Amino acid sequence: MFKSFKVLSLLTMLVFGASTAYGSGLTFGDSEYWVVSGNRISWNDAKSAAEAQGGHLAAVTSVEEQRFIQDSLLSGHRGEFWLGAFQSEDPGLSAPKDNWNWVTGESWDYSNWYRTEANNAGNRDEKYLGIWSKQGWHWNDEGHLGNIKGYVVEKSLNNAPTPVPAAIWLLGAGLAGVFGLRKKYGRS
Ligand SMILES: [Ca+2]
Ligand SMILES: [Ca+2]
Repeated sequence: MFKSFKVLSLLTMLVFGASTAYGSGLTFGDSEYWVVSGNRISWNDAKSAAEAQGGHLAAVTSVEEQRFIQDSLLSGHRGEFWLGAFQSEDPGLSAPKDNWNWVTGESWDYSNWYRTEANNAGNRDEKYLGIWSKQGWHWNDEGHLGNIKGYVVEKSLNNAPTPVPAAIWLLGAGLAGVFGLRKKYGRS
């Protein structure tokens, strides 16, 4: 009975979690965007939070999208905000602009680095992408949290949100795994 209660709670959490209203964002093209405040939040925590809200950290793949984000979405904000890009491998000071990827898998054709970025400042491991008011909303490779004020979420309006079906599928796989294991070990 306790197990059923736990499963029910998890399902309830998924359903209500998914319907949390974050829909006060702005629309550009076929996506909706919003800014979430988070003083010194890590890139990984921001990424998870954006996905929990039904979107992903924003992938800025054109000059038009960049202008929308800096002139409309981030208008009135100050500080540095995470975008959805990371460096899969950081060659260090020799090539700080190499090996960048969008979390969406979109190709890395457009970039908007500040004139001195990406720079692995102070030879730090700067492998996540920030957009920073101090640099005129150009991009910065960032590796510490001192300037981070939050993150930018993008959510496609075309596709049905995937987190819920994915979560339920995972839940199903998890339960199947648990029962499978029990069966396996129950026999030995
Ligand atoms: Ca985008
Ligand atoms: Ca940098």
